[in-house]
Amino acid sequence: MKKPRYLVDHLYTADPAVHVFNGKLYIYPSHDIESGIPENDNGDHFDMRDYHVFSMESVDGEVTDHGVALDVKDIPWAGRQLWDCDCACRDGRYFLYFPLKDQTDIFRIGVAVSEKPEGPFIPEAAPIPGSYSIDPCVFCDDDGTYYLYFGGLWGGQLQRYRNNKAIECGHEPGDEEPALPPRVAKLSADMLGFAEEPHGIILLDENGQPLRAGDHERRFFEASWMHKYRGKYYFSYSTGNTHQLCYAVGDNPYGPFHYQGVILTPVVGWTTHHSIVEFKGKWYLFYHDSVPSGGKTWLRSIKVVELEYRADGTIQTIDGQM
Ligand code: FUB
Repeated sequence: MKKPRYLVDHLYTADPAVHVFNGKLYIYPSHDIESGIPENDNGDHFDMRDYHVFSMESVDGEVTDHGVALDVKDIPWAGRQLWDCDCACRDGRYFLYFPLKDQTDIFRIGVAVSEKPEGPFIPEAAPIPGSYSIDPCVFCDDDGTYYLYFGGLWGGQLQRYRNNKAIECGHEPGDEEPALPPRVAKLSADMLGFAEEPHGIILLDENGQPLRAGDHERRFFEASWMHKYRGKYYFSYSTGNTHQLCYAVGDNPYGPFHYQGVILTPVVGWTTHHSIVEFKGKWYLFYHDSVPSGGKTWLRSIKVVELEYRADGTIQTIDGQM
């Protein structure tokens, strides 16, 4: 396996969502900054304020920084913390989905629109109605239907919701109960809202039982990604406090998905986050670690490495310390 490559050295960047638009790779990362806020389980130290978009014509080639694509000061409903975003193209327009706390410190998902993949993106006046939590990932199926996956525990606030409604006191289920599910909703034709109520995604273990909340090595925490390989749907995610990137496979975009294993073992840093994309006949894992900042968990750097499938469709585990 070839060594991973760091992609950006003039900014700290994390949570890379990558897509091929117009024959090029476009990277939509978070832009990490030194906020001076002490580290805590709520993630207050991740106080990011804008997004830059990057592009590459080849995985080994030059990386172009297209500058600021969206700034928190231009988002009418903004409170704080621009976390992991993603982008989709429909009918020649580009839609950037981003999580941001509103003025009451509740994470919602916003959308901003551009005529170009690199932006600048113009934000809608309000967040997507019915949206909550973090880490939007947009997936276009072969039939042209777009789906938004989202959710994240702890600082990502997913434990504050049941059945798409906020509950009085946020909490995780007991260890033996089914884990809190990530969510998915079809997007409306104008790409600015949900076309349906979000559904919970069930991740099943080897016995066909939902992964339990106490199964921290395998249960969903945050960082959803969806890709399709040989007709199967691969849902991948971070296990958060056990720092793995895992995946589960299903037959349709809603699941259920059967747990398969680890894509990436823990990296240097606390968070782990990724995207998987095919480009010029090869598959790649884009991810981040905190090696260049000397291990500061809130100052991360994006990387890429080739991803390999076995003949049976399983993914070869990558060493996060590589
Ligand atoms: O970058 C802030 C948060 O850290 C993301 O939204 C999570 O997925 C984690 O990577």
